[in-house]
Amino acid sequence: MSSRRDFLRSAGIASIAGGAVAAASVSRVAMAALPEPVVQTKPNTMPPLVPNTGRPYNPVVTLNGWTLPWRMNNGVKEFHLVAEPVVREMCEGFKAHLWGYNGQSPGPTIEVVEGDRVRIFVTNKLGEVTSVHWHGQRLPNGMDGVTGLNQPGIEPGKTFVYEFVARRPGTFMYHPHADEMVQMAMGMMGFWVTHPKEKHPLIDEVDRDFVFLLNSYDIDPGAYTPKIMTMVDFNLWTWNSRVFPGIDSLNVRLNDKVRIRIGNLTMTNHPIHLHGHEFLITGTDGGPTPKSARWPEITTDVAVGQMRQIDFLADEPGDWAFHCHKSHHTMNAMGHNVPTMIGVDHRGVAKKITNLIPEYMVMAERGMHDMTEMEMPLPDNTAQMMTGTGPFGSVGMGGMFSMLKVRKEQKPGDYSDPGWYKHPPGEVAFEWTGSLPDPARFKAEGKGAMPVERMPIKQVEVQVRKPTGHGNH
Ligand SMILES: [Cu+2]
Repeated sequence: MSSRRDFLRSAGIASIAGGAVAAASVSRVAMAALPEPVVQTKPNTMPPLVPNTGRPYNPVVTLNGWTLPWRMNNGVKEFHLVAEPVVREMCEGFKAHLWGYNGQSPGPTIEVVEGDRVRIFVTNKLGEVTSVHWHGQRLPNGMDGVTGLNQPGIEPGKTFVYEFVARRPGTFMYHPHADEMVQMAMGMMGFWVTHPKEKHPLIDEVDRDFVFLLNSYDIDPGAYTPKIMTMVDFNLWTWNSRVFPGIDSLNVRLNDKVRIRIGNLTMTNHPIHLHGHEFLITGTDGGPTPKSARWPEITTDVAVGQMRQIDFLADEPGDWAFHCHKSHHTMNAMGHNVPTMIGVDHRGVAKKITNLIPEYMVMAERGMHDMTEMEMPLPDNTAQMMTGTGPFGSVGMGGMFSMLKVRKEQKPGDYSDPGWYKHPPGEVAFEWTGSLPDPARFKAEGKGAMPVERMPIKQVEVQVRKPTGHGNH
């Protein structure tokens, strides 16, 4: 994680590579009246942006992201978003050419306080029209951002101004409402948090408040640009346009009250699952959830276009997996469209093919975990299918996977990675080295409770191949 100084240093750099499609058409004089756009080029999780003007609040931390600084102008909070092409590192060794805001996809998080008057300048440096829809906000109809319906599209090179009062506290998102299929598939989206202006009966104060967006991309191995026509069959399932092991862990202090806010701008639902703890869903897009409607969960399904806010007490030390429970979503490109070879004895076939193609490799006869450890040549600029090395070897994950790291020693306000958990003696699963008894037949095995009269059926004998003897994965 970079220091706050790095963050401030990055402020004020106007544009990054590939950005300036039509920048020249915004005149310098016109730009001088605007807050200067702040750009962030690193994919690291930035420390919370503690407010130094306006009403105070406990700021959020954006996973692999950052919060957009503002300036106060006669009591109005002014922000400047620049829609532009960006290069986003999704994990080490894999960069994607996306569209985003202020140097990154997703764009920076916008944080305000209930009752704030907010003015947002949006400059379009893309090659086509765009607009910004403030998903979930109460606002005047003409500020809602639907191109053609509420406003004309923002032409390339033009800057539009949105202004409204952040009327209700909660968790929101922003994204284009112009050529959405293309612009959202290219990564244009961001998070918005409105903090309550005073103690709120349904919004508890927390020690850590994390936010991130679920997004997805279809980028062929070796390619850089998402395929924008893909409807559901994406191959990169991302949190804030990052894939595991490129997603930072959520580092907290033992007994911290933790909040995580998750927004879904993919084209499918994601059951988000936390290990070791139970949480309450304390808020949705509609606002804080009434206390009588909360119940404990360990998985919550976040549907398309939805937001879920979960609260819990981090009272179990350790490194706890935190991931989407759709197992195809914890894999990167190349984990898809591969024939199932489990149990297929293709040793003979493989030998024949190896004579013709020496590099031919037998894939996944015993399962696919082996592939996490094999040194398979990949095209340049490709995320490993499933990878990440933990203290006990390969984690064998990709995509929407991270960890909640709970530590007694973590200082308040410290979000840095404490490294791997050191397990107390006797608290790690271990190998049984004694003898194994033969399996006994289930005692009640016999006639079913509801026998059915049938024509005699020819029994097919099925052989079960047990892979003992050649590996124990
Ligand atoms: Cu998922």
